[in-house]
Amino acid sequence: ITEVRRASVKVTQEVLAYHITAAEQEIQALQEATIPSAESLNIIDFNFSDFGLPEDMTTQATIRMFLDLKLVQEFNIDYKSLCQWVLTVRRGYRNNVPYHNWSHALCTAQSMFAMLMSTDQLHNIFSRLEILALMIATLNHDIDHRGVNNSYIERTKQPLAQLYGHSSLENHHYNLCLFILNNTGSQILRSLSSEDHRNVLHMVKRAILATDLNVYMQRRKEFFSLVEKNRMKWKCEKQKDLLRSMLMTASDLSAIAKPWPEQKRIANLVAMEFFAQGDKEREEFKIRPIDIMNRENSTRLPHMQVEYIDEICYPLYKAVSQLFDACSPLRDGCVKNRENWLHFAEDT
Ligand code: 5BB
Ligand code: ZN
Repeated sequence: ITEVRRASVKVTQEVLAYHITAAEQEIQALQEATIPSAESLNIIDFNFSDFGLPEDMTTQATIRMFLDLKLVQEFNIDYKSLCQWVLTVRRGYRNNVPYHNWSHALCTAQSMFAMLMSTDQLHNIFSRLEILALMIATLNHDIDHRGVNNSYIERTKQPLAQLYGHSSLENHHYNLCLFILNNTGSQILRSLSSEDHRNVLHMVKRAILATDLNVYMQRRKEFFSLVEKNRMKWKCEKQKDLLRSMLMTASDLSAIAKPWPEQKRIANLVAMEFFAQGDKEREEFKIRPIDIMNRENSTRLPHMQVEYIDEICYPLYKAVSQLFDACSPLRDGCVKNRENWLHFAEDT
């Protein structure tokens, strides 16, 4: 295992060095750009979409979130390092992956930002360090995703699967995130005390690992029961960790709450990615892919989205909205999309 680990670390560093060296001109351009306001970028809105947003505006929007959350000032983040960090994270995503690409990362971060900006409640619950950790985690949570799920990676017995044993992808996302934070030129946490630094990394790791859907399904029971019984205690670190995890998933899945045309567009990207994995499975393992990845089932997409909303998304947005009324647009958007998908599910 140590040999595999060493090999993987080496590959990671090589990939990273390549990603970083190419960025110098871009860094300067971003550093010198006038960053548009949150209002003009529409990033305070739960209905935000990055569709048609020019690529350089996506990194500017990210910088705007850090500025408006006062993270740059508070943690004395070197502005050039922040620019290089954002550009490096963006380059860490693969643009040949239909859904799990930079656009998804940006939208996940934006949803977290919109939740944080929607209510004072969250600022009273979380420390500044926790908010910093959540923003770093959302931006990095799917970095270097290959468009296939853990089950696929674990069955192909790639080094990536042997390395971690479980949540292979999410461990890889965190590992890359850590590499970028440690890399010369993008060390945005450099001004933190060693204790704060350790603390942020610990929270970032837990937040990224929480985006494994299996982990969410395990942990949500406790969250729902605490919310139901009105027993959340924000002084309890364990409960705050649980809330951070749930907010990570709420941000991660927020496409389901977007206006209908956007939800339809994203669902098609997800389907494209699932079907591509199904095709590979048919070819490589000579197996019949599971239903959601089987192209032959593409007419069942509306049915699948209704199930997905009922079983995975709605319960979460309902609980989050129960705690934070300002987040109810997410729950309401989810309900509207259920009606839309149901309409098509009945048609076929
Ligand atoms: C989700 C859990 N999975 C293990 C089995 C299938 N289900 S599902 O039945 O709720 C389902 C979800 C079925 C089809 C789906 O999409 C068809 C296009 C979805 C779905 N998932 N739809 C979406 O719009 C989105 Br967004 C998602 C989330 C996809 C990312 C999940 C990453 C998990 C990696 C293991
Ligand atoms: Zn994600």
